[in-house]
This record gives sequence, C-alpha cells and structure tokens, in this order.
Amino acid sequence: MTKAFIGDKEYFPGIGMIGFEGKGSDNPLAFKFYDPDKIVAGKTMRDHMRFAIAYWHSFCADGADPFGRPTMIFPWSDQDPMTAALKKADAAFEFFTKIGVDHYCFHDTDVSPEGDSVSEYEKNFHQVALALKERQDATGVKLLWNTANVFSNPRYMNGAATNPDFDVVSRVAVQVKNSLDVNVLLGGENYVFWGGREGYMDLWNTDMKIETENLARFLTMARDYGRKVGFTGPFLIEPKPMEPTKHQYDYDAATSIGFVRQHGLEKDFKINIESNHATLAGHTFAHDLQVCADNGMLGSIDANQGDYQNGWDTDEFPSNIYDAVEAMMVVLNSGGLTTGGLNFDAKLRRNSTDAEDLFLAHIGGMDTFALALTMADKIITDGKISGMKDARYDSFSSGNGLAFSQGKLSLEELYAIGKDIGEPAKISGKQEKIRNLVNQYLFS
Ligand code: XUL
Ligand code: CO
Repeated sequence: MTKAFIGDKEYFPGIGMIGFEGKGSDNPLAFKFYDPDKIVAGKTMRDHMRFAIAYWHSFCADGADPFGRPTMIFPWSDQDPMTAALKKADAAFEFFTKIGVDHYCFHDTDVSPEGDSVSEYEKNFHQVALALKERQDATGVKLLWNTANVFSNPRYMNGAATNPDFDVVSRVAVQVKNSLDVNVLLGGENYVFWGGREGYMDLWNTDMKIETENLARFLTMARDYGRKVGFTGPFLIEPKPMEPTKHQYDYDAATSIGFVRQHGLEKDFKINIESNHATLAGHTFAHDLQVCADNGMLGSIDANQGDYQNGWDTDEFPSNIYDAVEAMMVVLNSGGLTTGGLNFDAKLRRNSTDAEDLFLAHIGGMDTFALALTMADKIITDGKISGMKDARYDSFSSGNGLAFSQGKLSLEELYAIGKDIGEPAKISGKQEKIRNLVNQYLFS
C-alpha cells in the first residue's frame, strides 16, 4: 500500500504510521516496548503476539452506556447504512495499517447492516465481505476470526442456539452459516462462538438439559458445515460466566473444555480466553489460560482487563503488567499461539473522545503485552522460578512417588506407605520468595 489510508478520505488525519521509538521516547504516539521485528525467544514479537483489532469496540462502540447517550461521533457515519459500513471499513483498514497490526476480527453485525429481512441481511453481508476482501488484499491485513452476533437483536432475548423456541434456533443458523461462508471467503484463521445469551435468567423457567443439548447439536452442525465449505482452522468457544445472562453455560475454561469433550468436539474446538471473563468467573486470567494450556486447548486470547472494584465486564485496554506477564508465561511455556492471537476485546472509556485516544489505547495495550513477553522470556530463561516450582514435585520422580504417578500403587499400598511415614515433614511453599523474585525480574 502506498498511502496510509484506503479510499479517498483519511479518517485519522494528522496521525501517521506508529513506529517503535523505545522506552526513552516521550512521543505518546510511538511504541516504547513493541518492536515488531525484534526476536524474543526465537520469534519476532509480531509473530508471538499476532495482535488483532476488534471491529466492534474500535469502530462501533460509541460511548453509550445504560445511563447515557453516545459520546462519540464517528467521521465514517452516514445516513445510508451501506455507505456507512463501507466508510467504516475504510477507517478500520486505515487504522490497522497505521497501528501496524496484521489481524482483525469482527461480528457480522459490526461490519454490515442487518437490514429488514434475511435476504437483505445476506445481500449486505456478502457485499461488505467482498469490500473487506479487497481491503485485506490491498493492505495484507488478515482475519484472525469472525463470529455471529446472536445476542443483540431482540429476537435472541431468550437465547440463540439454546432458545426454547425452535424458530429462533433456526434463525441463528442464518447468521452462523453466512458467517462461516464469509470466514472462508476472507481466509479466517479461527471461528468464534461467544454464547452471550446461551444461558438463563431464571432456572424456574429453564430446562437446562434441553438447552445445553441443543447447543451441542448446533455447534456440531456448525462444525460439519464449516468443514464442508473448507474452513480448516479451530472453532473457538469463548467462556464467560454471566452478563448479559445471569448464568452462562460456557462459564469458564474448565466448564467449556468439559462440554466440548462431553459432546465429542475436542478435535475441532479450542478455547478463546478473555481476561475480564476469567476474572468474572472468580479466576485470574492466568488461571484460565493455564487450564486451557494443560488440556492442549489454548486457542486464542481476548486481551483486556477488568476493574477489581466492579463486578461487570469493563473491557478496558490492558495496562496491568503483572497480569500480562503471568499470561505470557503460560503462552510461552505452552509453545505459543499458533492460529490464535491477541485481540483487543477492549474499548475506549465513554469519556475518551479525542481521535488519538484509539491509537493511545492500542499502543498502551500492545506495549503492555510486548513488555510482558520480554519479562516472561527473562523469567523462563533464567529458570530460577521454574526450578523452585519443579522442586516442589520432586517426590514424584523417584521411588514410591514415581510408582504412584505411574498408577502402579493400589490404595492399600499407598495406605501402607502413609502408615509407615507417619507425620510428613513440613515443606515451605516459598510463595514470598518467588513473589520477591518476580519483582526483581520486573524492576531491576
Ligand atoms: C463479550 C465479548 C464478545 C466476544 C465476541 O463479553 O467478549 O465481544 O469476544 O462475541
Ligand atoms: Co471477548
């Protein structure tokens, strides 16, 4: 691409390509830690992170909240919804190019107007998809994943694939089939299911068994269709415990992995972990990532952060280095992201209304993860912490401990060993020592 924008209008004038200037730079519109071509742990930062921009937050979220009207006026808005969609696509690809990110992701309704009928929806979506393809080809930006928004339209108020009304379930297929077709057209690397309304508001009026079986059946049908039309990547389930429903079936990583296995979908499905969803489920971000990694199911990551004082999904741009370091430790230790990436399921605050704020937010989020990658690599390479962690389990690598871990002991034999041992010696977990070391790695 010879210029930094597509089409005939520049939507972010006065902001050029964002470059790496290093930690000494006082230019707010430059990366301090994200140096895309720098090699860390055998790969470029760009290839480790596979950053992706979320269309819905970055180009659709207008600052409205349950207590107030939109605060943002988008220069790509237009009376005609299709013209607005195409202008928004131009603005989005200008942004992707200027921020220097290789991937993006979207819901069908982020990119294209729903229209008043199924045929209008399909016509609009496929027209916009062709426009997105042109822009992908012109810029080299790729689709990390797409998904169907089957939670915003009032028709989904009782759920999507888990709706008690079959007519609505069939309507979900309209959006998911089209979204899979568009995924294949655009060369999408993953396909996401976030079950925003796949849950219940009240167990008194809900048959959980029917609903979850219908969900599994629907996911199986989507898998079969996707494979038939040539989608080869992983399908990703994005867990979230609640919001908008009181209880969501894909509660957390462990629940979702169990569900996927229960229904024989484990060869085709992986998990997309969102930081703020993990914390809503009462876990840390690293916990849910580790659950996925331990099960060979870590697909992709929605990188954001919540607010520890708030019990809802605040979807903030990540700035918390500790959380990001822990996350990157899991990513590096599990062999890295393959088809997945780090997408910013994060939005500007309602009162962040300058055009440059979108850039500043992404620069900060990308720098946070780049710094975290460097720190995680340092901690892993040094090996002190992993050495201490491994040493805690030494007793399972020889003698009776080894026989136990190889499944060679019966309960009677284990009992006899325990009886012989009597009272085991106390061994410190050394948590304080490890935490102190973490701070030393981070700040010295
Ligand atoms: C909502 C959420 C979604 C998914 C995609 O909490 O995270 O935006 O990432 O549907
Ligand atoms: Co998300």
